[in-house]
Amino acid sequence: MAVEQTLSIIKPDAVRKNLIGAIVSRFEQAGLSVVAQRMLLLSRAQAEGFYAEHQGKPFFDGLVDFMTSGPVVVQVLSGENAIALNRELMGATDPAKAAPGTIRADYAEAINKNAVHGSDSPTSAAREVAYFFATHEVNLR
Ligand code: RTP
Ligand code: MG
Repeated sequence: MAVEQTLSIIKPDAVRKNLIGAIVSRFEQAGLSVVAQRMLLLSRAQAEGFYAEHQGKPFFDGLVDFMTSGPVVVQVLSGENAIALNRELMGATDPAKAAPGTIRADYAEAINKNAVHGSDSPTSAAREVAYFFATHEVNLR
């Protein structure tokens, strides 16, 4: 398997609940390394652009409201099979359906407040890493 980079976001609900460290620990214990990380308050335009694939869906405006409701932590995770591994650690979109022991099962309260984002494919990962980070920021090690 190849070493990959994936884009992770610790969403406003998890930041509000002081879960940044607990979530980063799960990534590190699973063998993923943080290679870039920043805390920021997303603008509506940034959130809309990031989730552009969902524009027009019934949950889109609520998703943008939520993602701009407080600071998030955006980070690039690196490791073997990082994209799929991160999605496994996150669990299903709806925490009620997420496997026991996953981040969303343990920390998310609802499908629209689900603690973390993770890139869902190599194409998404490349786009999403570049959305937040310059090339020189993701190649420090
Ligand atoms: P994410 O992009 O945030 O990692 O989540 P995901 O891949 O698991 O799910 P996705 O389909 O990309 O949806 C993005 C976010 O929109 C909200 N959502 N609500 N039926 C609904 O009410 C619904 N479907 C999606 C979720 O908060 C999801 O994380
Ligand atoms: Mg998604």
